[in-house]
Amino acid sequence: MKSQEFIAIEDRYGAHNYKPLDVVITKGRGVWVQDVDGKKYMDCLAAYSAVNQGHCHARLVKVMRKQAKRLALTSRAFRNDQLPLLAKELCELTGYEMMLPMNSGAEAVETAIKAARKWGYQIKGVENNKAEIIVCDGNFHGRTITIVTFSPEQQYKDGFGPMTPGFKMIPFGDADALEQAITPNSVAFLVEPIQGEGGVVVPPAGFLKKSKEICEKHHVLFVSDEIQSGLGRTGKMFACEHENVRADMVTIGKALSGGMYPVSAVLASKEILGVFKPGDHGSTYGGNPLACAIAREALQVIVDEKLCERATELGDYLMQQLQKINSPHVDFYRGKGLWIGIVLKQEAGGARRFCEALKENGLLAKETHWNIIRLAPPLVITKKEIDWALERIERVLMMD
Ligand code: IF1
Repeated sequence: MKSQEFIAIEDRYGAHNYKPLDVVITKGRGVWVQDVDGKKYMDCLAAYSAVNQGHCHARLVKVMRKQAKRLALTSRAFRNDQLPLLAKELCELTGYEMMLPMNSGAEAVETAIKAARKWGYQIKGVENNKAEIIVCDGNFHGRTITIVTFSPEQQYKDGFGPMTPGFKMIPFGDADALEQAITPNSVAFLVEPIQGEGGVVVPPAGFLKKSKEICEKHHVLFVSDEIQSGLGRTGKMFACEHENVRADMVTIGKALSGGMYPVSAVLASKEILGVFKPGDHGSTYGGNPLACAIAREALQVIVDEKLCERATELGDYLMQQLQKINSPHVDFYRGKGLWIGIVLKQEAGGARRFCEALKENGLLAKETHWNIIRLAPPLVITKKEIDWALERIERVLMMD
């Protein structure tokens, strides 16, 4: 079947909650993918950083096959022999005391919200049902009803009410606003250290550090959503490390499985995750042995292949080379590590047409908002492959 046939079938039978670029991908390896018509592309989105390790990483495929043949799911009614090892390895790698496994990113964020609220009532002493969580304008944390409650994007919540109470929004990057928003009922500040959907927005230097200090002063949990920014993308295991900030609680997902399977987790201290008692929270698939075996290997690949170091080195190189392109359409570039937003001028006519043109040139990238091209290739990309990409990017940025 040709691309157009697949597209027609999907449009007929699949709900229209997306408007993807019309490329029907059938296989992938490393930074490269191929469509059903046999055309090859470089993937510069990496499934929103879920495939930091590259498509179908040989070690991940091997572990997945091995574990799938052995045991895939027990539910948490019974124990399995992979979850303890993932929990230990993840905590040792990140320095947190405890982890709680889930599947999707949104579930990890929901879990963090539940933990923060219960911590607020049990440890901080907030009056029942009064807990407040502070979030940032421009945020993206997922699609559940509670999470879209505090989305700044009207479309994400329109028609899905009633919403969940207990959230307050401050401008991203404004630590003074955070301090002003805090009340005795505040239990947590939930923040992406670099905003993804927001357009790869790096906050002003010192914002995370200052926010953390304010949180400490007021006994408010600093919760970092590292689902997209974490696990190497920005050049560190956690983007908060750029400001030497250790979050009280962290959510991770996406690259935790290298794209093989939905795996997410919440990391925190015993004091925080200890609020969960048997029956308080759970998930049928969360912590299943297949997920855990894959996640263990996916983490080990990040370490063994020095993906953090690569993101820093190659990200700096990519940024330097991009700055040299003298495009009439570009306002400025921003980002950290291998995560770059090309912010176009208002007159450029939006980023979508540039992403379509990049696709025609064999490079897949996805716009965010209407005027930002986002580049986030798998972290296994080589310098030579970056040069290949730069040639196409320059060509497209120089078009009329
Ligand atoms: C979609 C964006 C990226 C996330 C952070 C939690 C989640 C996400 C920081 C939820 C998910 C996604 C989901 C994807 C598009 C995407 C995205 F543009 F919408 F913001 F990556 F940039 N926290 N991000 O970025 O994780 O439940 O999806 O596993 O199509 O909605 P999830």
